[in-house]
Amino acid sequence: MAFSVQTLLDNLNDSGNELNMIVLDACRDNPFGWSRSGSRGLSVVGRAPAGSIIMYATSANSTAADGTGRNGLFTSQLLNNIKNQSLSIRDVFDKTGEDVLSVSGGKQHPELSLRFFGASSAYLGARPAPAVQPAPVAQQTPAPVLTVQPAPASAVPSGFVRINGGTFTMGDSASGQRRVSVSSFNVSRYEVTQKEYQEIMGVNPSNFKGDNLPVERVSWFDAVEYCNKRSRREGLTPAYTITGRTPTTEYPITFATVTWNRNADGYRLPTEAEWEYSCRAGTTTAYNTGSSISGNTGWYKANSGSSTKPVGQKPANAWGLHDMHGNVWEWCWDWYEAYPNTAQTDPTGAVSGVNRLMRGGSWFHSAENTASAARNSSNPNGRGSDNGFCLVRP
Ligand SMILES: [Ca+2]
Repeated sequence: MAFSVQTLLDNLNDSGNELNMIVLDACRDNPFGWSRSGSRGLSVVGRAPAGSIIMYATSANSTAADGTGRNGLFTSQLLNNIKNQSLSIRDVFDKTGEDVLSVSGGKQHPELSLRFFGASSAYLGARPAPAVQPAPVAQQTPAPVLTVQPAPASAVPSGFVRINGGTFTMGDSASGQRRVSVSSFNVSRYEVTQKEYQEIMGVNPSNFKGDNLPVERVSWFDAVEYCNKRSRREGLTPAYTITGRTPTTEYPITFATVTWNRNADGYRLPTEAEWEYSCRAGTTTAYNTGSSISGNTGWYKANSGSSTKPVGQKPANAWGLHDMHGNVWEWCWDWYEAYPNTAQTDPTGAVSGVNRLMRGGSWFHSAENTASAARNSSNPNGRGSDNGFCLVRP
């Protein structure tokens, strides 16, 4: 039986539903070849109404695999993911696309047309209950129940510390100093751990293994991708747009153009200025514990035993942040460049460059390299066992 998808959409549009989801599991290599002479197969629906999600099992001009069971490959994967109530609607479709692409050996590329902008924070059925407010179970309602749970904009995310904006003297006598003002932001209390990284990325590249050790051997591209994936997982707007990437679909990314959407509410790396402001926590000395290093200041070459340490073992700085001195270097957003001499507000570094900044020193480096103003940089594709990152949320 054939019918017009557009007619269906128009009817749904008139019905006033909050969300219409349509899944088209069909080949798109011209099922109407006898009557059409133009492009092959089902075309993209032209008038998808606001509040609709349309997923095509395969991209234009290609066929959909039949699979081995009762359902085609696409439908099988979709049904698997729909059962997972921890996935948002957006995640269900994203994961189905990734699964179909993977199982088909890269031959079948599903496409997603999204005109419902709450899909990352909406769930089919009841989401697993949050601690204090169980979600209602809607077994008798035939239509999918939307559970939209946006976080209050003013809330400090779990595991983060609110940093109030201010002005400080950035740098030291070696690198030059200038007055820098930064706006308020939230920063993670610890370096990103291997457990946190594994949960989002599905891999753990670290040399020293342990759930509560900082993740290391992560490139700058890995860190950026982690930020975006975690943002999508939690219904936030990803901070970064990644284009021109190599390889085109697989991981890890070895080259890409990355732009930062400063209005996004998702996870991101600190700027170099935000990192130093956070590390100093109001201090003006070489270390946030004073003018010389002490055993309680951080993990560096002389006290680390030649490995990373679980995050948070050394005392926090005055603003509640751990491991700002040592353990692993922390990637920052900025391209490396010599400092300008003039005062700046919310600087973001050079427009382009070769290396990205790292801050804070590591288990492998001397005490001086862990100082509040010490700088290091690496190619964004570089990865070392002394090299991790922390997170910022607006
Ligand atoms: Ca560190």
